[in-house]
Amino acid sequence: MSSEFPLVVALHRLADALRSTGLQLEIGDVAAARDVRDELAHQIDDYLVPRLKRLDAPLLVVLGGSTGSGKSTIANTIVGHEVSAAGVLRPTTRAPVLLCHPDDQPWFAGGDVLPDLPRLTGETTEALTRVRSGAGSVLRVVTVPELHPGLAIIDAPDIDSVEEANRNLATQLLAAADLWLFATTASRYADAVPWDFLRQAKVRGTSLAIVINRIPPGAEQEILPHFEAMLADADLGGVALFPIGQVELVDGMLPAEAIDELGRMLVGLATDAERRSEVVRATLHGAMDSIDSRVRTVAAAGDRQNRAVDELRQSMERIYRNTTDRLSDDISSGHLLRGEVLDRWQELIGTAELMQAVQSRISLVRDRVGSFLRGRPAATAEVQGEITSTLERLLVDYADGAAAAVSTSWRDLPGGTQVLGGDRSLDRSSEQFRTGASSEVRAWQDDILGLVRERGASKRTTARILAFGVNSIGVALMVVLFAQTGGITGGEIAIGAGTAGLSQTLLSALFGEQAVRELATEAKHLLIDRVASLLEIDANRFRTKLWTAASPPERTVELRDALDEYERAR
Ligand SMILES: Nc1nc2c(ncn2[C@@H]2O[C@H](COP(=O)(O)OP(=O)(O)O)[C@@H](O)[C@H]2O)c(=O)[nH]1
Ligand SMILES: [Mg+2]
Repeated sequence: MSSEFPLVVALHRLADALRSTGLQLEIGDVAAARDVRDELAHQIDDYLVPRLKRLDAPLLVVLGGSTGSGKSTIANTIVGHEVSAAGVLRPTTRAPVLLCHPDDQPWFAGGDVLPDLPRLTGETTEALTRVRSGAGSVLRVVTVPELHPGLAIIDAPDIDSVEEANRNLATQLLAAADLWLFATTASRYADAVPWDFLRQAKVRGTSLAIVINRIPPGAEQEILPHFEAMLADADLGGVALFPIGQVELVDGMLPAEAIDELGRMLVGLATDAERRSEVVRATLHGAMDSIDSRVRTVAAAGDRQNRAVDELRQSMERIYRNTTDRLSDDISSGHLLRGEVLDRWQELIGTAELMQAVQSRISLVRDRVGSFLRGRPAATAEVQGEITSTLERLLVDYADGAAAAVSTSWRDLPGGTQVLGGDRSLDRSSEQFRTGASSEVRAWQDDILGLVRERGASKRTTARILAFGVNSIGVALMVVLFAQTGGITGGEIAIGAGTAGLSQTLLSALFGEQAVRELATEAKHLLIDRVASLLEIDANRFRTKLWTAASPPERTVELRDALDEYERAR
């Protein structure tokens, strides 16, 4: 059948969608979901696709079970001689052996079944070199003329191996089997790990046969009923069970009669096409039926990842948005007008002489105040400097607060600690923000002087502005803006007398009240814009962390669409 076969196309799409589901954040039972994802993606490639392409392909029996349960001994006994040179490379390592009749060699040596496992048909030392060099697992395909055509056996690694790679490989191989031949022993059959696998075989409808090995002489009457009761409890009551007694091994093999019954079962399968296809179909349909809930498990885990990322992002965006808002309020709250230097500015422009001038006649104000201020340029520069540093401190305080708030909030949210990755530099503002704050405040002060010049020109008040000095007017404007929410506007000048009130009076004398309000508002917007883009630098540090730790977003829609396409193709 061609690869255009819609079911195969749908399965490929599903495997791709599974593989691109990252599940990077350690939230909830993500480890289990990752296992489901990996195992299903493998099973699609290793088993479902090749099996669907060739339903009459030889039956693959995978011999699985715990360490020392006798898998290799049984495989050797079935074949009739030791298939792997003892002590050189035992099949419990990452070079499992596939035994098949020479007629079936082309099918198994080709890349259809278990396509990601390189084949090795040469010497064991080659396999050893490859595995030891860290190149990963290989599948040794060994032809055995004694076997019947139509049936192959893999001696799988231990399901309870101490090495994770071995355990994963055992799982991968079992998921590629048409029939599990599961080995356990009289002393180990109650262990937890085998039962996890057996229950899975049951859930998936995988064809299964069990060998219970090394039964001490006379213990059969006691052990078998107990084991059978356990199987019945696991809803595995009808499973074919092959007891093997504890006997002396000869050349690493059991006496032929010990596996008589098992051998007959295997030969029966190899020679009877109908029975073989029953076994194949049971496992195939079981695996295909299990796809829906397995994909949904992965998709649900993907949704949880996306939700966690959204929550982290939203918390961060909210904190930075609030910071900008609060800062904006604080700037015009009058808070910045505290400080000795500003008091002196007040004293400077608030002398009785000036106040009188301001209150009597505008022209007088222009002349007197102008000459007054021009005569004290150092005072203006000092006030400007004080404003600069107070404002800078304020910005850094807010940025520090925002960074600390995001870090704290993230540590409390699922996945947040992992995303932060122990980076304590995120607990405060960035270096870039702190240097940026000082240059942005200076740049903003230049903005203000530009505004003053521009408005002055349009109002044809250039001469007056020059008379006062642009810098003094700029300072006065900043002072007014810092008190904007203090009620010191328009007709309230008299009530709001003080630094801001005086500054406002001066500016109103020059530009008119309405223009002063507009100037202050515009100056504030310019400042907030600069601060907002500065805060973006810090917010971006968190966005980068999120992107690095959990990206791209899980495409669970694609996963579910691929599942739908698969269901339709079925
Ligand atoms: N005496 C005896 N030893 C056995 C029997 N089955 C396995 N063994 C021994 O148990 C150990 C583990 O067996 P092996 O086939 O390598 O188990 P595997 O890890 O499942 O492949 C080996 O030393 C075997 O010689 C048996 O029925 N009788
Ligand atoms: Mg072994």
